[in-house]
Amino acid sequence: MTSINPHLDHIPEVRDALHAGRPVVALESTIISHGMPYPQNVQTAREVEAVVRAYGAVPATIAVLGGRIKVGLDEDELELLATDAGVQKISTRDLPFTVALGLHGATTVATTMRIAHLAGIRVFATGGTGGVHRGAERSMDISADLTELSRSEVCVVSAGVKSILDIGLTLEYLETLGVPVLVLGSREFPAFYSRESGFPAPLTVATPDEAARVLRAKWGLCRPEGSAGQEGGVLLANPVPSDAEIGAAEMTPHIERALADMKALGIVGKDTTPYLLGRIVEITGGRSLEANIALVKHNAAVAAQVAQAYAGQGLN
Ligand code: PSU
Ligand code: MN
Repeated sequence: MTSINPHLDHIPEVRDALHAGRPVVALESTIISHGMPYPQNVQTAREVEAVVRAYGAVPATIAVLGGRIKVGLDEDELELLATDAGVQKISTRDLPFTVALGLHGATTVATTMRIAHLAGIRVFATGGTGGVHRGAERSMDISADLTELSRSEVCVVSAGVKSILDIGLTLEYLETLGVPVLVLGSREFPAFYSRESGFPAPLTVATPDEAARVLRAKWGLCRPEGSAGQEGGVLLANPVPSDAEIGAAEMTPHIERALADMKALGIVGKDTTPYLLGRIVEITGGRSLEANIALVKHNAAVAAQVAQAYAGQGLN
C-alpha cells in the first residue's frame, strides 16, 4: 500500500517495498537531532538502517525537511538532521505548522507513528518511548507518544520506558488508553538503560512471530464492514541486551541527580527529555550513550523480524 498523500515523499526503495508488500521498518529522527551528540547520532542512524536491512526489511527514517514529509532519507539528509541547529523537535501538534511554513522537523515517536500510519508502515523501531513524567500530577507532562499509541495502527518497538519517567503511571495510562503492552522474552517491563524496572510485564511474547500474530489479531479484530479493525497501536518492549545494560540500582542515583539539575535550571516541557538524556551521558561518562546505541540496534533487529513475520501472515 502506498500513500497518495500530497505532503509525503517516499524514497523509491521504500515506495517499491510498500507497493510489493515487503517488510518496512519506520525509524524516528528526534533521537538523531535531540537524543544523541554528534557524530554518534548520525553513525547510529546509519548503523540502525544497516541492521534493519541485515534482518531483511527496508528502513524508512522519517523527518520533515523544508516542509516535506520524508519517508526514507538519504545520506545528506541524515547528516543535516544530525548537525543543523534549526531542526526542531516536532510532536504531532507541530506537524501542520512545520509543513505549512516549509521548516525542518525531527519527528518524535508520536509524530513518526502518525506518518508511518499515513504511509502504510506497520512496524517502527525507536530507543525508548515517552511516557508520564515524574510529578505529572502537577505538571500534566504526559508524552504525546502515549496518545498516539491509542490512535495510529503501528507497532512501536522500544526498550521500554526511561526511568527518568514514572514507569508505574505510564503503564496505568497505557491501560486506560487500551494499548496492548507486550514484553519480548521477559516477565518484567524494561526500563530503557536497565532490563528491570520493578514492574511486571503486562503481557509477554516469546518471539517476534508471536508479536506479529498479536498485531494481526488486533487490527483484524471486531472489524465492522469497511473499518480498519481495532484502532490504535501496540507497544512491544524489548529489554536492552544484558552486556550493554546499566543495572537499575546503579542508574537510580544518576537519574535523581539529572532530575535535580534539571529542576535547578528550570527546564520544562519538550526540552526535558533531550536535557535529561544529555545530562545522563555526562554523569555516566558516556556509558549511557553506549547502552542507548546498543538498545536501538537491538530494537531495529526485532522490529525487522516482526515486520517480516507480519508481512508473511497475510494481506495488510
Ligand atoms: N528514545 C531515545 N532517544 C530519544 C527519544 C526516544 O533513545 O531522544 C525521543 C523520542 O523521539 C520520544 C521523545 O518520542 O524522546 C519523547 O519526548 P517527550 O518526552 O517530550 O514526549
Ligand atoms: Mn512532554
